[in-house]
Amino acid sequence: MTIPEPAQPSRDLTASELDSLARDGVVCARGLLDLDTIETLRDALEDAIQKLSVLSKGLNRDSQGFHGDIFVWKLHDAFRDLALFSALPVLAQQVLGTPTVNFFYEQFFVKRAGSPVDTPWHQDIPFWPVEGNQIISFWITLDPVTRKSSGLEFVRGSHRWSQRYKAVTPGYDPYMMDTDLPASPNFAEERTEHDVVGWDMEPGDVLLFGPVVCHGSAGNASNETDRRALAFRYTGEDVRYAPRHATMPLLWEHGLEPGDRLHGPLFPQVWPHAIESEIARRMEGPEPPSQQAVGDFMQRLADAGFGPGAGKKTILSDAGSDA
Ligand SMILES: O=C(O)CCC(=O)C(=O)O
Repeated sequence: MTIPEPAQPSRDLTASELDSLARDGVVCARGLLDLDTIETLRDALEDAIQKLSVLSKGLNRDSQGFHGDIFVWKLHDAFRDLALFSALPVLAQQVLGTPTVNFFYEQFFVKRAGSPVDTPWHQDIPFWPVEGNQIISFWITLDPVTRKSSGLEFVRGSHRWSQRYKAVTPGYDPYMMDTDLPASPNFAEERTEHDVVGWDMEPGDVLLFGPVVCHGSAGNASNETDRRALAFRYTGEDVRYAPRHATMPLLWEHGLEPGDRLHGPLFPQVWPHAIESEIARRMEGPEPPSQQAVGDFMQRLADAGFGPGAGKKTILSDAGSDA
C-alpha cells in the first residue's frame, strides 16, 4: 500500500500566530486553508449530514437546524483524507512541536440559517477520555461567519485557569456530561468582567485553540447564511488515554490501556507520516463500529434518557432537544 505523505500547507503558521496562541489560548489564522480544501469539505459535509452515524444521536437537534457528528473520518473518505493526509498534520506539528503527531478525531457543528441552537460555554478537555496538554483544534468555517451568525467566542487567557467546568454540548447530551463539575458561567453575559474575543471570518480562515480555553457560540441569527463548521483535532506525545465517567464514547477498538500515549487505529500517527499497520483497515473502505459497540452505545443513551422507549430526562426537555 502506498501511503500519501502529508500535504504541504499553502503557508506556514507565523511566529506571531504561534505567540498569540500560546499567550491567549486561541488565534485566528487568516487564509490558512486553500479554497479547494473548503470546497471539498462542503461537499463532504453535506453528504455526511445525509448519512449521520449512530454517534450523532444525542448530538443532533434536526428540527432546530443543528447537525453534529463525530469520528466521521471512519465512514467518509473525504474526511479521512483531510484528517490524515492534508496540510493539517503539518500545521499541527508546527503548533505542537513534537517529533510525532497523531490524529485525535473530528467533529462538525452545522447551524442552518436561523437555527436558535447555541453552543453552551465550555472547555473541551472535560469531554474527552484523555489527559495532557498537547492537543490542538482547528476550527474551520465553510461559510462567512460573524458574531451574529454564530461565530465562536473565547475567554482570552482562560487556558491558564485551573478551574474545570461541566462539558455541555449543543444537544445537552447527558451521556457525556460530567455532573461532578460545576456549570460554566455564560461568559457572553459577563463581557465586562472577562476578555471575550471573537472574529468575523471568511472560508479559509481557521481558529486554532487548545483543550482548556473556554469557548461557546450563540445561535445563528442570520436568515440567509448557514454556519457550517468543523473541528479537526490532533495530539502530541504528552496526551494519554485516561477513561473517565461520562466522556466522549469511543466505539472503535483502540487497544489502549489507561496511561498509554494515543496511537493505533483509532488515533493514528499522521506526522511525519501515517503508519501502514494503523490505517490499513481504514484504507480498505469505510469502517463502521461493531454491532456490539453500537448496542452498548444505544444502551448508554437509553440509560441517559435518550432513544426508543427511554424516558427523557429533565435536562433534555428543558433544552428542547429532539434527539
Ligand atoms: O462550533 C461550535 O459552535 C462549537 C465548536 C466547539 O466547541 C469545538 O470545536 O470545540
